[in-house]
Amino acid sequence: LGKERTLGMIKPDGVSGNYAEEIKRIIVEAGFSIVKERLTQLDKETASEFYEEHSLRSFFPDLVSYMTSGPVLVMVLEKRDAVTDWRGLIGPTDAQKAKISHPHSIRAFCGKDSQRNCVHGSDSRSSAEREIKFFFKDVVSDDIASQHDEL
Ligand code: YYY
Ligand code: MG
Repeated sequence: LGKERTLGMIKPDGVSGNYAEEIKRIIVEAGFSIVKERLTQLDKETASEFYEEHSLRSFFPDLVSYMTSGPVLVMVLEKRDAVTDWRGLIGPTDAQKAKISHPHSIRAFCGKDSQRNCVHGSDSRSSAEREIKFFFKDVVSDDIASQHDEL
């Protein structure tokens, strides 16, 4: 009752740095259910569409190459106030700033800077709806090991 869903993602640096298990432990500890999860490799087109709101920003080309540099783990997270609470748990965009202002946040824990910040979270309920559909509408052919676990 009163539960909400948001999209969480462990970005390429988080997956390749072997942070996924610890991040999932933090997520569950904070009271979220991991409703769905899928490991996938984004291609240029998919990463560009996911971040299309930033397509005119100077950092966009670097962002797309970072996001396609290795697999990402996308997750549907559920709890009351999931959108706000997940944004709070991940901390500010710039991981360097997070280490100072939000030392217990996930980005402080495993992020590097304002680009390689380890995790993503939807910024509003409408973004969450769009982003969950974006990754979980149907099974796509590039799934690694066909992972789309229902936990
Ligand atoms: O929602 P959030 O991820 O915290 O930040 P956004 O401002 O939406 O930017 C999305 C994404 O773009 C960010 O996670 C890293 C990248 N980025 C960047 O590479 N350099 C910046 N100066 C700002 C954002
Ligand atoms: Mg954002």
